[in-house]
Amino acid sequence: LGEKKVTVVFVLGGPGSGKGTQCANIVEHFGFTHLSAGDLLRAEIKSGSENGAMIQNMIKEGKIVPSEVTIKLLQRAMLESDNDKFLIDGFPRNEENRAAFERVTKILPEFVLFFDCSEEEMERRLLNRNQGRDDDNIDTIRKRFKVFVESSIPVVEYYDSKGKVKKIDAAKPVDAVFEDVKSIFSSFSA
Ligand code: UP5
Ligand code: MG
Repeated sequence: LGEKKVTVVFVLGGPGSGKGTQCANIVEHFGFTHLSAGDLLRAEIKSGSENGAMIQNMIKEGKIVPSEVTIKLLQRAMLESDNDKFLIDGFPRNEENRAAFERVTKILPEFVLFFDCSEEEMERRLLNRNQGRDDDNIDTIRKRFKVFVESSIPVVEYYDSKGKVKKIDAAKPVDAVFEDVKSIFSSFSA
């Protein structure tokens, strides 16, 4: 990113834990720009990029797209933005994502917001979402849960060992979760 100095908060949590929902609230109240890695990848499929078919297959299988692809999209979005405060939602998803992002961008997150929710509740939310996502079917949902536990939880544990994780009970109703999110961001910007 060269000269541009940025503040980054990673927003992590299982599939359907409410990352996107809460990021929209944070944007409104705290002036961050929301970058959902999944949304950027889905936009890349739609744009007809040469990587589109590969990305589509990985998402359908709940697999993690190679870091270089995702990091390029995130970097481009940060460069194109006038803002200097970003919520990076749904990334990094594995240790390799995390290390590559640090190496390539030299950015370390201010903190990591972690939305903790049971699989039972997340499954219910995803099956009710009805936004036509290719990966919101029970087969893919189970694969996403498995990848989350095996690959993404270790990233949360890594940041926890650095004292950077702010864990939120994401099983509560949207407004109650946002109350907890607000208290974290209020003390951060103060
Ligand atoms: N909802 C939200 N909060 C609620 C609450 N408190 N109570 C009741 N309902 C609540 O919410 C999901 C649904 O639940 C919505 O209907 C919402 O209204 C309701 P949402 O806010 O969308 O949850 P979110 O955590 O964002 O769920 P999402 O499905 O987006 O999470 P994933 O992590 O699975 O999806 P993502 O888009 O990040 O990634 C998709 C795929 O892309 C991955 O599986 C992977 O294949 C690929 N990917 C990569 O390879 N690399 C990346 O870096 C990122 C993605
Ligand atoms: Mg999302």
